Amino acid sequence: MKKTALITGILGQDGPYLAQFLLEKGYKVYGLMRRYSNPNYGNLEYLGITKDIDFVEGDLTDESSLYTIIKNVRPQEVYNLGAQSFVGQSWEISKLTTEVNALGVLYLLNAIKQFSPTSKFYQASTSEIFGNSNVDGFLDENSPFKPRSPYGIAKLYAYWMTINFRESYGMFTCNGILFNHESPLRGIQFVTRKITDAVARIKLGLQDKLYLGTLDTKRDWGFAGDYVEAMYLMLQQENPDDYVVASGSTHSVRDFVDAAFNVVGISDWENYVAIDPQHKRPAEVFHLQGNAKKAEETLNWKPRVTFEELVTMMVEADLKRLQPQVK
Ligand code: NAP
Ligand code: G4F
Repeated sequence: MKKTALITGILGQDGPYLAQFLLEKGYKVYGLMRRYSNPNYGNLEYLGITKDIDFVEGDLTDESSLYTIIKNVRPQEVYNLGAQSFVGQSWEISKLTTEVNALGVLYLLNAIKQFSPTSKFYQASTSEIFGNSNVDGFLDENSPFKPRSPYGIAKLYAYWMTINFRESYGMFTCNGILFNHESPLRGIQFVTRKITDAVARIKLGLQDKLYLGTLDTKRDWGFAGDYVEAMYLMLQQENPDDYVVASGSTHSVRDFVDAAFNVVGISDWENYVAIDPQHKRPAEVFHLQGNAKKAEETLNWKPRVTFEELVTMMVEADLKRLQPQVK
């Protein structure tokens, strides 16, 4: 019998990488997607796995759809990756962000408790819950939580609710506190992909300038393809627990810009980059750097792709994608 997994957020960045990973392990993969007249399967297509997914339609804000799906599918593993995941916009759409990222998790946990209580549950938690709690040092599972955005606050509710179902009902629920992870499948709004897309366009003569909110903030950037393996490993342990997943190195947005322009041989990149206050946030997280020792020791997980390899991979993918537009 094939193992079964349900992934919410199947059309996003992590959903397709996780689906590919589980399919290679022989899983039957169900993907929860919202109803669209014209769904965008682009990221699944990129990995060539669209036809291998069993799609189910639902929405994290619609409790009844989750009840029906869990009742019908009864997956052995549920990976909750669906979210309003863009921190920058979470101030403008704070109610929606809360409904999806906080209440959606409660609805899903309730559905599992009622119809499939032995399903193992993975919650996509985030380094955003730490905020600026440790400005210059490493963050681990014991660092204080001080979220700085409606996104982070909603994710912190989900973090505690995931633990509460474990403690109250003995369910197998885990939080993966993942630091930033990127790839050629990253949404274009996020700073890394915005940069690599712009660098490729500038190199190909399709764009003149790149406008950013700041060059100074620092993130612990890893490769999404590496991080989905940690999600899977959490659900294979004997006992449920929460884990930080991070590369351990941190770089500024400036470092990322510099590395990306370097890939295309442009050294005077200051001439192509400008600050636009429109992209500044009402409250910023300045420095993220994770300590994934627990994941390394317990899950035997380690990231493989380095910062430089990640930047190169993303710039090269954007150059390839944009090449047909060059006349
Ligand atoms: P992503 O590319 O933005 O994908 C999120 C997915 O969630 C999208 O496919 C979206 O569906 C879906 N979604 C949004 N609202 C929904 C709703 N109401 N019901 C059902 N699905 C909904 O995000 P990602 O980078 O893959 O991240 C995956 C998860 O990890 C997210 O929960 C994110 O918050 C969390 N996380 C990400 C990172 C990171 O660095 N990438 C780090 C820590 C935690 P549509 O395609 O229909 O829009
Ligand atoms: O790429 P970002 O939008 O990612 P952010 O805010 O760190 O959030 C991502 O990682 C979290 C984990 O820590 C996830 F939970 C979350 O779902 C998401 O995947 O911004 C990174 C940094 C920020 O400091 C931002 O202010 O880049 C800075 N930045 C500077 N200029 C910009 C821009 N960010 C964006 N998106 N666009 C800019 O023009």
